[in-house]
Amino acid sequence: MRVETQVCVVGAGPAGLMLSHLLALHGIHSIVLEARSRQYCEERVRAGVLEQTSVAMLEQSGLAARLHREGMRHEGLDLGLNGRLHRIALQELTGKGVTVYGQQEVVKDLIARRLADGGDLRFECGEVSLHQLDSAHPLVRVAAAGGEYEIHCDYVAGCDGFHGVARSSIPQGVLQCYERTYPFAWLGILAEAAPSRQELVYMQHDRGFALYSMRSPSVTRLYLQCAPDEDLTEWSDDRIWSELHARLDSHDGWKPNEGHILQKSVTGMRSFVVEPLQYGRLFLAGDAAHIVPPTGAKGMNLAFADVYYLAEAMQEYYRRDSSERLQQYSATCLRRIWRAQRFSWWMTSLLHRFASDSPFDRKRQMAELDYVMNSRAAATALAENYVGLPLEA
Ligand code: RFL
Ligand code: PHB
Repeated sequence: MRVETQVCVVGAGPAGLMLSHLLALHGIHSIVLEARSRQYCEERVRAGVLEQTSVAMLEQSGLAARLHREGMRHEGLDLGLNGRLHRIALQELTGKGVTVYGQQEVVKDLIARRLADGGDLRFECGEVSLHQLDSAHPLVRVAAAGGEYEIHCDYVAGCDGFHGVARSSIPQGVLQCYERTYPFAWLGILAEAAPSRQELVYMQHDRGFALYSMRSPSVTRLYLQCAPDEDLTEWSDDRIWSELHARLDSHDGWKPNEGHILQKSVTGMRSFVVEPLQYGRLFLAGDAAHIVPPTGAKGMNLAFADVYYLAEAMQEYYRRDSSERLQQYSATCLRRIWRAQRFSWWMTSLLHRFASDSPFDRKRQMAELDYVMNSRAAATALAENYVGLPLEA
């Protein structure tokens, strides 16, 4: 069977869904192919912090109604060192804030809207393979339960995450990879507990980093630095709470509320970029092209920025028959990607315990945190990156 579309989007995460939505607003047809079920995509707990630019993108594309009702706008965050907290006043320093709204909520809103608009989303699509990417007529073959079919399109968007098929369909030698892995991971929990504080706490601690975040007025999200191969079965609920208290409870008497643990997971940390983001008529976007350690809260935001540029470039191609912006797509995105990489690496280095650190390294790290906590210039640099750099035209 032969199917036709303008853009075949592989992956229904934030990148693929937002791209398909923006393309539809520009009058460009797309088909989204997703390996997993709709329920799986909607329940996958991941990111939580949206930059103002991402919120503006959701607002301008008509997707912010529930976000405005349920999202929590934050005008600051706390940095801590061994229980001593210091607020970084994001709004005061930059004129901007961030919004805490779960990635799975963004995904639910995007799926609902695409389906309401008659979008073609194919969940549990079967095995996807990409062909003729360096020709004017790329084709995507889908081996589904009901038989195989082919999607003929003008462009393919690889929005299928770090483990997807798109990046690996590019011939050897085309891409340059830049990578750093970190000698630790995050043990994350979602707890049925009302947040005991309105803003996030990033705590640097002798026992290891800890992060206090939230999802709603009744759900807290917490993370602990752990070993990359940490065995979750060794972490009873009691052990998790006691370690969270040991790292997070602050000298001024604040502590996270405890509650039933709904979910536990271990997430490895890496920095990763491929260049360029294009091979022939295939464009990579989001985690398919780059990964940041979660400390800077940049992953989903970068995915949105990529697809914003890609949708604009595709609009120019279809409206004005010009592929100039498509040719610039990779370079345009990479500038923002590398700035976010630098920031995410810096936040990670600032806040985690590195087993290999010498006593000198540790003292230097604490002095750096002390500087950020006590210099308006240093705090502003953190805040400016955390709330997100503006999208360039
Ligand atoms: P996704 O979300 O991984 O979606 C890719 C989709 O492609 C599908 N897929 C395929 N479909 C068809 N055929 C194939 N062969 C396929 N292979 C894969 C997958 O099933 C999936 O549905 O990538 P996308 O869209 O690029 O989005 C990226 C974000 O998900 C990611 O960057 C963020 O979650 C990162 N992240 C954070 N980002 C933020 O902006 N703010 C945060 O606060 C934040 N916190 C986090 C995070 C990521 C975390 N983890 C679990 C990695 C916290 C954590 C703990
Ligand atoms: C989250 O709420 O999941 C979260 C918040 C901030 C981060 C990473 C994750 O830096």
